[in-house]
Amino acid sequence: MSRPFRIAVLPGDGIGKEVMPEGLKVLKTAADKFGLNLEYRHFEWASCDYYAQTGQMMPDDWKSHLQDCDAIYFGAVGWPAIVPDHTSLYGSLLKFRREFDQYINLRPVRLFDGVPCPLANRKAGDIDFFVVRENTEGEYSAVGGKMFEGTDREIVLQESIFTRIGCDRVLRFAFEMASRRARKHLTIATKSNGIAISMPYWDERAAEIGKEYPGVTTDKQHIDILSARFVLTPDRFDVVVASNLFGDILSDLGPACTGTIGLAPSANLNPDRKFPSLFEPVHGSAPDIAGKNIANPIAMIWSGALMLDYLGRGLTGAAQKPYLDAHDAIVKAIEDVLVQGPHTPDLGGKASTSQIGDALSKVLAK
Ligand code: GGG
Repeated sequence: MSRPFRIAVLPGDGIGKEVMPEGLKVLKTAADKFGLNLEYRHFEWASCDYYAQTGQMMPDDWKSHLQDCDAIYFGAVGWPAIVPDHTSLYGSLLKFRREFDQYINLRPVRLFDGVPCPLANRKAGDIDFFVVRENTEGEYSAVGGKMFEGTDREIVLQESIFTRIGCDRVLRFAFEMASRRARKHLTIATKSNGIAISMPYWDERAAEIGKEYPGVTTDKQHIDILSARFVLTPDRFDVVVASNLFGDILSDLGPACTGTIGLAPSANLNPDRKFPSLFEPVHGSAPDIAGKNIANPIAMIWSGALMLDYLGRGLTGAAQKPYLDAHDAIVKAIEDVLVQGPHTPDLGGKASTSQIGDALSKVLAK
C-alpha cells in the first residue's frame, strides 16, 4: 500500500476554527466511503492566538513542519483586536504562498440551485467561471518605506512588483485552463490606462503568451468596468486572469454575486509540485460572527474537495480515481444540501455551522 497523503491542518483564527472541524468531518466521511488514505498533522500556529503568546504568527522552524506535507488545509487568518491585519497576513498566509511558490490562486465562481441570487433573472448554470489570481507578487509587496514620519511632509511609498516570470507563468496557466474549457475564453483584468508602467507590461505579456494559444479568444478589460460587468453580465465570463490585488477583489465580488462568500473555495497551487499547495476558503476570519457557530462551512468543505482532486491527480502518471470520485461526490453533496437545506443564516436559514457539516456528511455517506 502506498504511503498516506500527509495533510497539515491549520484552522487559524475566528471562524476558521469553526469551519475547519466541518471540513475534516466531511473529509473523514469521504475517506471512509472511497477508501482514501489521509494522515493529518494539526497545528495551532499561523494564528493570532499564537502571536499573543509568542509575539510571532509562526515558530521559526514552521517550514520544516510543512514542507514534507502533500497539502495544507487552512482556515482563515486575522484577529485585528490582537494583531494588525497586515502583520497577521504577512506573518502566515503570505509566507506560505511565497515560500512554497504557490503562484496560482484558483477561485471558482458558481451559482448553485437553491441559493438566492442577488442579481435579477439568473439561474444556476448561468454563472460558472474561474478567477485565476497571481499569488506571489504584484501589488502585494512589502517593498517601500516611510519618510518624515509624523510631520506634515510625511511620505509613504510602496512598490508593486511585476516580473516576467511571474506574469508569464500565471498568464500561461490561465490560457491553458481556458484552452481546455468548452468556451475557450479568457478575460484579462488590467488597468493599463491609469497604472502606466506595470499594467501595460502585464498586457504586453498577455498578448505574447496568447500567441501560444490561438484557439483561445480573449478580451482585456479595465478593472473598474470589469467589476461592473461581474454584476451586470456575469454569464459572459469563462476564465478571468488578474494580478494579485485585482484577483483578490474579483474573487470576493464574484461569489457575492452568486449569493454568498460563504461558499467560495480556493486552491493556492504550486503547479510544479515542488512544494505543498494550500486549500482555504476565500473568506477571512469574520470576527463579527466568530464564536456563534453560524458561519457557513461549505467554502471550507469545497476547498477540501479541491484538495482531494489535487492529490488525486498526482505529480505525474495516472490519476488516483478514488480521490477524483471523492471530489465529485462532495461537490454533489454540496449541490444537494443547497437545494434541500438546511441553510446557514447567510443563505436565509437558521442552521448552525455544525448542522451543515452533519447534513453534508449524511448525504455524502449514502
Ligand atoms: N481564508 C482566507 C483568509 O484568511 N483570508 C484573509 C485575507 O485577508 N486574505 C487576503 C488574501 O487572500 O490575500
